[in-house]
Amino acid sequence: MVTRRTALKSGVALATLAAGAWRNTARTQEPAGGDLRLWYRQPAEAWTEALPIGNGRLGAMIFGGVARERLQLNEDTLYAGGPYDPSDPGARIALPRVRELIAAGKYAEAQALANEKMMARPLRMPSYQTIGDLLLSFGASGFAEEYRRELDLDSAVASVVYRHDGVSFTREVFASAVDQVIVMRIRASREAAVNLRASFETPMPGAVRVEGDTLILTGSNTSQEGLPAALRFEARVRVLAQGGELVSTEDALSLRGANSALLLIAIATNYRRFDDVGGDPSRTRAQLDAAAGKSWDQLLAAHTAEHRRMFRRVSLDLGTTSAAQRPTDSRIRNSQTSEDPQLAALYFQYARYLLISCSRPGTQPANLQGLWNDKLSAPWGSKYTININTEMNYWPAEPANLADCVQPLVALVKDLAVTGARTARVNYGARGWVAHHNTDLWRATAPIDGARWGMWPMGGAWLCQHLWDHYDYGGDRAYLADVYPLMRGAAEFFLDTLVPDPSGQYLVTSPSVSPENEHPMGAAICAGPAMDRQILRDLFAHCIRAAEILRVDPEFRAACAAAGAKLPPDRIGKGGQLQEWLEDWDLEAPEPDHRHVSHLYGLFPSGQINLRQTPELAAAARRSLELRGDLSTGWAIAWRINLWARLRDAEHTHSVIKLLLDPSRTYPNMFDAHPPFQIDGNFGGANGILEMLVQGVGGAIELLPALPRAWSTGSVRGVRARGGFELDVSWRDGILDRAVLRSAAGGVAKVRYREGLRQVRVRKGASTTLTAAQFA
Ligand code: FUC
Repeated sequence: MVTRRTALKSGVALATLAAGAWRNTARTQEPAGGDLRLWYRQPAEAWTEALPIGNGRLGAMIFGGVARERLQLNEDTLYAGGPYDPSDPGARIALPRVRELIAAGKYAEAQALANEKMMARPLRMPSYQTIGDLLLSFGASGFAEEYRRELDLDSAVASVVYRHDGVSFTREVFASAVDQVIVMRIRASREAAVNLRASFETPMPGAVRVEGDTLILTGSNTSQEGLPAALRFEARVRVLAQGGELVSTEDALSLRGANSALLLIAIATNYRRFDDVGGDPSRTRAQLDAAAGKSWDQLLAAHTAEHRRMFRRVSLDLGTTSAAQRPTDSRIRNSQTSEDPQLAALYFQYARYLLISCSRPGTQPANLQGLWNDKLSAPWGSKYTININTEMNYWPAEPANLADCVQPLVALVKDLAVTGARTARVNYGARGWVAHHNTDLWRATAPIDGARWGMWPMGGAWLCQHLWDHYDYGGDRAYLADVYPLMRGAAEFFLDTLVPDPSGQYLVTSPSVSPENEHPMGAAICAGPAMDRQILRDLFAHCIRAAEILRVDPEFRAACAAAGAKLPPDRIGKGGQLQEWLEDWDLEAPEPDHRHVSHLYGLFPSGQINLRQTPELAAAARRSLELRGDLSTGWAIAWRINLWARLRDAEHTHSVIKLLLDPSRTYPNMFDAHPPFQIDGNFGGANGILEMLVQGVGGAIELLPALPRAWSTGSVRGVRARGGFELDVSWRDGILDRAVLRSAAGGVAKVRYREGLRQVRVRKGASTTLTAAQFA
């Protein structure tokens, strides 16, 4: 074994280290607006106890052990496989027969034929993969005193402090979007007390080497579903220290007797785009060189400033009880028996922290686990499930003032419009583009897994709602012009593929499914389920509106209007419920408590169905919700919170929030349990909390529509509303105290509070204040 030793003189800065790097700084300043920390009295054992950090692209789960630290690492472009095209001309040949069988009521036969002929090749998508772990062994026993592990949402820094053998140790770590590195600092209260051995452990094919002060893991992704492995990655860790001695072996770096240590971690793959893997993972070297030229203070200051630029736009106060004094895991354990309104506020802000950490301009969008995955084959591949999950990830983005985080989703849709045009042409002989119920890093768009899940052509159309919302909240006309062709392409696919229903009166999708729910005719495949019609009503309406604003495409507008008018209306079934399918099948469906509530899309996230304009349909949606029941898994509960909030049933909505915070659905690190972990519930739940305080439905901003008794006094600052408004709302003893509306561009808002409706003019760059008395 080759061993090299480098003495690191105390007080002499390393060549790569800027002067001042080791100045001890005071702790990150106190967060604004309540205690925004997750904290624990013990290290993480399970992955769902570890704390996530991320810069949108690089992610790490921090375990905080005393004898050993584990940083489980991710880079958001490391998926299995390589570029591929799953479309299949056989699908188009079978299409007319599948439609005929559906029209003839032979659903099981239709589904069998679709399974045989219409599915993607390969049938499944490759998974998102971990880089592996960076392990730091401290050569100490695991026993510590005064141990505390925390994640400060306001500074986006995770830290561990403890005393060991009379020495106080502090570890702080963050993932910098500014410098594209993960940075960790380790300090001790006594000189020469920092010892560590850094090594890698990975389930991926890879090799470790040492170059000077840098530990390097190079590796590749794996082949899955018959797709050859096309990605290479490189992870570099540079160990910089004040004092002590750096000892390197072939596959590890050891630091002995240092006063403090700074670790810089850079990771990259050769992924460039869904059809281009020509990147160079060794750019990590330059990233480390650049970061090593800055001090800890500089790196930290740039990181916190960038994080706070987004994070501090919104504050939420739902009241505090003594329960908030306890460690986070204990609060979750007690969430069913103690009143802890601040836990809901923390859940909301944690979701905002997570979105900032896993979806930033230029990165991949938030996948099923956001950015954080420790497996080679993750649950559901940790990819993009677009029949609810990816959309739910972005529900809070616009209203919770994180519109910048939507950019990766817009970029994904741009890719899908390319790959989905191929699937539209090859599988359906249609114009435009289509995406089914999942996509991945390679932007595959054909139906996967099996017809009962995958044979659903609406994924791309649903994503287009987010394109429109981004305009509707922000009002940026140039952006609208940029994304309008994507919306038009999504609509063109349906102009070409909608077919007459058996009555000949209406146009319907066929084949399709009501996401993942089987109907009583022995299959899931069907024609014209409620969700498809509701999504299409929104898509056509938004296309028409966008084309009007941009003054383009009159013929296309007319075609959208004509097709939209022929979509079957929502129907109320014999149980008083909103029909999930064209036929009144709901009461006989084999899984009455199914987790998906797809037919309620019209109530939320869409506002087509609402209490004021369509009260009968809203009552039917309520009946459907009651029939489904509230008990479900993470994201399905989160959807129900938003739906109950739209029905303005405050106490009931609050009871469903309690279900979400139950330890069976919220892990100790506050990750949502599906189970296992799936991040959509975090985002959907956060949006539900906001929906209780501010809603935008039917062209009006509604204040405190579902305020529960448990949150009787509080405030929210910085919420965004459609039409370019931002508002602060405060309330006392269950009654509106005041609402302040701002508008960068100026505008007229309709604002509702209880039964009162006010038309309010907000001057450009100015604000307008409203009180409860003005709504009397
Ligand atoms: C859909 C859901 C599952 C899971 C998966 C990722 O298939 O029905 O519950 O959330 O997506």
